[in-house]
Amino acid sequence: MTGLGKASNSKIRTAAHWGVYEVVPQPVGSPSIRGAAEDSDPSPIGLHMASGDLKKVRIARPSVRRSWLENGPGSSPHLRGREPFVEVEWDVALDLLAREFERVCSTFGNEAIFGGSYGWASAGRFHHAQSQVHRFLNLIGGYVSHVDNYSLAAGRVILPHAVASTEILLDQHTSFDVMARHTTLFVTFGGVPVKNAQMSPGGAGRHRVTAGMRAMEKAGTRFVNISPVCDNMPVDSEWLAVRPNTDVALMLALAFVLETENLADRVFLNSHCTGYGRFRPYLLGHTDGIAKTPEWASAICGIDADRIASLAREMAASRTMINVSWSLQRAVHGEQPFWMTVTLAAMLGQIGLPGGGFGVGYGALNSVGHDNARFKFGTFPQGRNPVSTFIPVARVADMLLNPGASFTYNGKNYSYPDIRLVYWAGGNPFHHHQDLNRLLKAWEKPETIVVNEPYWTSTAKLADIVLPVTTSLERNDIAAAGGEDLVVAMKKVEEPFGQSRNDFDIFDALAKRLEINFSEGLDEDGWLRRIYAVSRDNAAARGIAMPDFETFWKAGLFDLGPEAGPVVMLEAFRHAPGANPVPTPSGLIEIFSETVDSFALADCPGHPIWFEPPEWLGAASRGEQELHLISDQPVRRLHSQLDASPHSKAGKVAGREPIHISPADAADRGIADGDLVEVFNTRGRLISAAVVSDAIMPGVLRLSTGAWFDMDRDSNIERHGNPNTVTLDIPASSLSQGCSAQTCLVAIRRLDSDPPPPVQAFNTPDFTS
Ligand SMILES: Nc1nc2c(c(=O)[nH]1)N[C@H]1C(S)=C(S)[C@@H](COP(=O)(O)OP(=O)(O)OC[C@H]3O[C@@H](n4cnc5c(=O)[nH]c(N)nc54)[C@H](O)[C@@H]3O)O[C@H]1N2
Ligand SMILES: Nc1nc2c(c(=O)[nH]1)N[C@H]1C(S)=C(S)[C@@H](COP(=O)(O)OP(=O)(O)OC[C@H]3O[C@@H](n4cnc5c(=O)[nH]c(N)nc54)[C@H](O)[C@@H]3O)O[C@H]1N2
Ligand SMILES: [Mo]
Repeated sequence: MTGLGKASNSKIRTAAHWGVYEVVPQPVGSPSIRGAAEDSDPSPIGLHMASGDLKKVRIARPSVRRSWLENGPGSSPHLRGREPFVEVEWDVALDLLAREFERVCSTFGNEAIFGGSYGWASAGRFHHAQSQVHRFLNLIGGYVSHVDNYSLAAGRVILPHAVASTEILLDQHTSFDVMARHTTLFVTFGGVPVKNAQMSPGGAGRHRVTAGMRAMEKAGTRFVNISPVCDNMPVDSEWLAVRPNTDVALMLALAFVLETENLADRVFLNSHCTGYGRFRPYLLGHTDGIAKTPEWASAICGIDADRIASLAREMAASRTMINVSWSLQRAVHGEQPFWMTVTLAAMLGQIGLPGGGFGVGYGALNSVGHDNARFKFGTFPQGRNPVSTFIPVARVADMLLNPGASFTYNGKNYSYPDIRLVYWAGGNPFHHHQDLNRLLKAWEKPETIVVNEPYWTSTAKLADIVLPVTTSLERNDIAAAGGEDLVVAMKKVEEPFGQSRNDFDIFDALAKRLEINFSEGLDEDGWLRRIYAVSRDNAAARGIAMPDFETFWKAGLFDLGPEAGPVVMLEAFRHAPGANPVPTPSGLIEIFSETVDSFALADCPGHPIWFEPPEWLGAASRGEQELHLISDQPVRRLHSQLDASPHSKAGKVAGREPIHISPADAADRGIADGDLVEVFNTRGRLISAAVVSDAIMPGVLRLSTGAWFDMDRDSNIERHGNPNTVTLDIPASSLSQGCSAQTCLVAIRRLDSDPPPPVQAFNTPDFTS
């Protein structure tokens, strides 16, 4: 590969989940970065990828926790994160780790290795950390894996029962051009947060969601945003402030009006759906004595009953698209808002018509609503996992704390394995998991924790063996994401920091010590060519002609073109449901699911239903001062990535991740804009800084995710503003076992300690020799 990039006169590009960039290497210092010319709306996040501030938090050398190095696996696990590391040579670290794999596999078997290793890592099909670690662990006999993701677990499990998998649906969301022509009313639960549409996993191409929404606005679409916050829309819209976690009650009341005012499309419900007859008695209150009237819903969700009734009528009278954001299902009973969205859209009878029906996540990613011609891009092959034991991804703390305990998932029973070794590459559980004080306890259980990371994240600091990894600027790769328009040659523009290595080279070196063939004799160049060749064949099969590898690499880009669509979701099903059934047991949209019903789960019965979450503004147990905490995705970074960059830091207030609070709640508590505050509940306490904002409804707080977790282990206070210090680590339900981060009550008050504890999130750990 070396030389190919240099020999070309064309632009040098790189790609990240947040988009495509042009890179100009500098004779001295970091390369300069600008948005790719093709992208008229590049994300500012990428402009700071090579910043010097990020180098200050890089891991330079393989590092081993002192007690682990001196006394072996399992030594003083409570000292993780509290004692110094010893920097060692690569050969020392790799020899130790190879021996540890031999010990764990021969003593406990491969079921004692947790390699789920959830996380977004970086764009690039070859240096994809998950594929790298999973391939390695498969070759040594397998590992305990995970299913689903933090993003969409409840949705991913329920939607196939109701209509089709999220993969199928996300591949065919009605395109923005179709909505501009046909949609007269766009009703969204959770906005269309274009901050989130900066991303697509694998690399966003041209950023198009803002333009797509504005084109709809220009064409006359009216927007209603049902959300606890109002700054999540790129167009003018009516804001209906909804209490968090209560959307299902509101949706039921909309359905009640459709049913009782004879506005429901009975023809469509008969021809394309099954089970409405089982749902209707619940809706009308025949089964539980509670009619789901607008007045009933208003008392729960906080929206005026008359407006609920009139909105239902407007929805029936318009070509209406209903959108639901993924955040709604990252909550206890998160299955229900997704199932109820499908039910409501089915009652309107516009599914499969241009501009009508439903969307699950317009705004969640750049690709949603922009379906470029799809073909399967090549990947780094992971091989087969001989171990079948798995966990639903967000049950990691449960697994570590309760080996042998049983759990249910999608109607079946399983039990948790007894984990001795945890390997994480490409994720940051001490950002992404809920109730991090609980995870800290669970983290003391394994005997060995290994982390591959470019940066000294909280997770790296809490490991036993830390192996320094390159960033995508320090290696060659190819970016390609489903539904996106640009395939990018990601060219190496910097030398690896310190002694960092590619994940690939780390696993290859480990594999050699264990006498297995990880690389198949190919290096980076060889693998990129192989992955590209597979992609090119797959593209050809779909009638897309990709150039040969040399031509592609020299050009630096393969452009599928900015035009996408027109796409109408479930159009074929609408025209002929018999010939084009949806992949449910009945081939129809299931408003009542015999399958889900047969699981006999108290927390997820056979049709959509309103459940009170354990923590919400209407909870009887709610403390008078408690508010509902929303922990949404951050504007200035992807999760915890690049939190040390100038762009992310510019969003902090007094060095802390800010918490947004309504003027009324702030005044009640004597909190002024910019004040340091303490946010707490029985699970934990954190320090943040208040931003007093009209964009937040009273009763609600917003603290975005991703501030590097900075727990003071002596006083048990998190100093940087990481919301997972206080979130709830219980499953969405016994159906999906999904993450329920958005179900969370907290109290907030001005911080009284003076001086405030300084932020240490970006300090590197202590080292000893
Ligand atoms: N409270 C709350 N919590 C949440 C959410 C929420 O809404 N609220 N959202 C959840 C969701 S949807 C998600 S998807 C998760 C995201 O959680 P994660 O995906 O774990 O978060 P990232 O910060 O993207 O972590 C990726 C890590 O990989 C590292 N990395 C990057 N490139 C490489 C590489 O090439 N090799 C290796 N070895 N490492 C690399 C990065 O430095 C970073 O530390 O968070 C979840 N957590
Ligand atoms: N910039 C940036 N973009 C990202 C990410 C990132 O970290 N940074 N992460 C990516 C990932 S992994 C994912 S999964 C997607 C997630 O995409 P989403 O899940 O859609 O993202 P959120 O920002 O958590 O929430 C979207 C909106 O829902 C609102 N909301 C929260 N709770 C409720 C509720 O109970 N009812 C209603 N009606 N609204 C509610 C929030 O206030 C917010 O405005 O985003 C992706 N995009
Ligand atoms: Mo996610």
